[in-house]
Amino acid sequence: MAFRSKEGVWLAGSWLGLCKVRALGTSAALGAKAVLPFEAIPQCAGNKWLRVLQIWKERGQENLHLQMHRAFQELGPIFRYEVGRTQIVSVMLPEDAEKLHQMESLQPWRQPLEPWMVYREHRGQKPLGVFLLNGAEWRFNRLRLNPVVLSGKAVQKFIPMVDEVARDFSEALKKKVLQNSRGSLTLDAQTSIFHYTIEASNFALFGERLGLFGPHQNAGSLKFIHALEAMFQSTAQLMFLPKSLSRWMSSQVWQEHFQAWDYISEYANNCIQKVHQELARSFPQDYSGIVADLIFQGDLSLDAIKANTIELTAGSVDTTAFPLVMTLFELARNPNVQEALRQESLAAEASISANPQRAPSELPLLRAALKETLRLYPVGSILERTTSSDLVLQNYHIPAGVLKSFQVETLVQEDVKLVYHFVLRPASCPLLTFRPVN
Ligand code: 1CA
Repeated sequence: MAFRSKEGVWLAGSWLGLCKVRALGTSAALGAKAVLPFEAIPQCAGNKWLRVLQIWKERGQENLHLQMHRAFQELGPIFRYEVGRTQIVSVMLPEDAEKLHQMESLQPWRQPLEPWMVYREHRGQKPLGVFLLNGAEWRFNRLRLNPVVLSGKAVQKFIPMVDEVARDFSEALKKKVLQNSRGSLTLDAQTSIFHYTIEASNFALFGERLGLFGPHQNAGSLKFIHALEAMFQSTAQLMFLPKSLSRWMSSQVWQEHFQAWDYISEYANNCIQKVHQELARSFPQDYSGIVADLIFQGDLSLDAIKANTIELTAGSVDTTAFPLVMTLFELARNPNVQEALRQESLAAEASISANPQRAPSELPLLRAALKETLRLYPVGSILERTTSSDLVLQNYHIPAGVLKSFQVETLVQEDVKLVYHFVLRPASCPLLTFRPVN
């Protein structure tokens, strides 16, 4: 967990805070440990502007997560560092995360992600969606998205759609396995899995099947995958560079960033437009996806629905595909766990076929396996907040500011290296072999 603030805010808060803390310290009972000032927090070695230069030279910071890990080992459970004008304090202990959560107001604040904001400003894309909003506007949008996107009731509505896509995906894979004369299929499963997550997301969001498991390569979806990849990679390159500097030093990267977002926005807007036009003609009797529900609900303007849907469309692909790739890899190198999961799903098969909504509650081991993947390979490496009032952490003063019917194998036994491209992703995808279970 990291939180950050612009230098100015930190210094002011820190200076004022210091006087208060000292006063408290002297009046406190003798036994209590005096709270140490912000400046006493262990700091990472290195110059803040050299760090910016390094990010620029190395085209991002692929090993950010490893550097963070090392810093925690060397400096302890709390440390601070600066990148350019941004001051960051990182904590890792559950007790500190809990403290931060407890002090959080109804409107938690995150640092706006500059490259994404700049794109939207330049293209006149207003309003923004929940990921980029803060304050009252964030809360307004979030409260209206919750019942349609996140609530248990909403999830129950779209689970049958995700279930249908999951079944089709495993059928398509089975067909490919059986077509092979050796009776098994070895592949770099990443692209297929991306097709699966795009198909599932598109069905749940827009109520439309794309048919990505068919025999034909789908140029649109491949372009969409590449646009996402380019967008995340350029985000990691630009997010810590001051815009004024990167405009000159990284104009090519800005261009790539804009092109990628242009494609992603156009892709999502086409999908929304179709739903909107169809709803204008006739209203469906049955549930037809998250976006139709948002339009039907009528609590958000069409532009606000668009902004949030672009985020959901872009945000539902890598965040689900990589954990699935890594789960399959871990199951492939832990065959005992794979067998236990298989037994669990065989036992629950009849019940879940009758009612797909039961899947989450009847597959506890599968849930645990997915959670373990997210622990080992977190797609998002940090949770970030800009704090709204002073607090004490580690005694330092912080001023305001599923698969069945085949088994998966792999010859690769070594750990898979992750690289930070704003999302954490495997540096290369291990080959997986799918083999029918006798
Ligand atoms: C935000 C909306 C969007 C795309 C994505 C996909 C990647 C996610 C994004 C979002 C939210 C922030 C995450 C990021 C991966 C790492 C990152 C979770 C869902 C962080 C940053 O259009 O954890 O702290």
